[in-house]
Amino acid sequence: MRGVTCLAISGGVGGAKLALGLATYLEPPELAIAANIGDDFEHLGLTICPDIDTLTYTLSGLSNEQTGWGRAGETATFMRALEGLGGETWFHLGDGDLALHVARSQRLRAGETLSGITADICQKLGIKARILPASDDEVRTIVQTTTGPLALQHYFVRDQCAPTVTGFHYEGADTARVNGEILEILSAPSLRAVIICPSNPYISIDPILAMPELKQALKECPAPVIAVSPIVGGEALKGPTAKMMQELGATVSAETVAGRYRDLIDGFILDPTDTSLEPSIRAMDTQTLLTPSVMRSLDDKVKLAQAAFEFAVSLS
Ligand code: FO1
Repeated sequence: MRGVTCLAISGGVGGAKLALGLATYLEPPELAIAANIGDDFEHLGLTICPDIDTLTYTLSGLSNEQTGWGRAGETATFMRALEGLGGETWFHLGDGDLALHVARSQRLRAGETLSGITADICQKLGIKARILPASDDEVRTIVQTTTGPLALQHYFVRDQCAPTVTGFHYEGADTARVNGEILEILSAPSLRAVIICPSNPYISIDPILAMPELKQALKECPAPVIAVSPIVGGEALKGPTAKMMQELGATVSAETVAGRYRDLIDGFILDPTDTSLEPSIRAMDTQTLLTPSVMRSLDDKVKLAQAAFEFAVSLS
């Protein structure tokens, strides 16, 4: 797209924090976000897109800061009434959030594309950055566990990340057509940085990288590609990343994450807690930057966004 200087690759909560920092630091039209769709699922007859919605609510200032997902100030009339009717209530849908799912599901059934609907919703919510679903085709993350395969939301919410993970399968990733706008951006002369956000590598980033055409476009991208570690000091900043790493037999460290991205990235951002990991990551022919990576305040998010963008640009 004309004028996009930064493409962020993001999943839900952790990535959305950096995306907000980037949208605040950059001029909004400069930022595009390739959003994970592997978490999407059909529920109660609705198509629900959690990572797209977390990015949408976060960038529009509507998000529930406590949970990181859904809307702030929600009422639960729908959920209570649904419970009274014996409906499934393990996946919490606030009344305002429900409107988004109903509107989107109706428009998808009418034949609109997910990217077209998402662009329209962003426009209606005053979001200037571009939230780009990785594909308008279906990609679904299946979590393989010792007790059998699970759809992502069943693993993550219904079963509260309890099952032991043995692997992942990204259903549809090998045939899904990459969102053309993302491919356009990756070859646009205006692009100066690609930033893989600190989201869960397995369930938020890999479903995007599992699309061969997108991975190839990243490898051929003339702009530097960097990643921000979602692991600080051997702990995940949010969610089941560390537990998954452990169960897969990998060391729970930022180095493991850098190793997973090594054939894609030019640089990797570590929190100063992990200074000792720098030499082994540089040995992967990856540049490193040490900078505070725990984002609590908006100021933290903007500072990390600025550091990440300037670090990436410095590698070109
Ligand atoms: N996460 C939960 O842990 N419990 C929920 O009830 C829940 C509901 C929910 C509704 C809409 C939405 O966009 C996200 C929601 N999430 C919930 C978070 C969601 O499961 C995760 O954000 C991702 O899918 C994993 O990154």
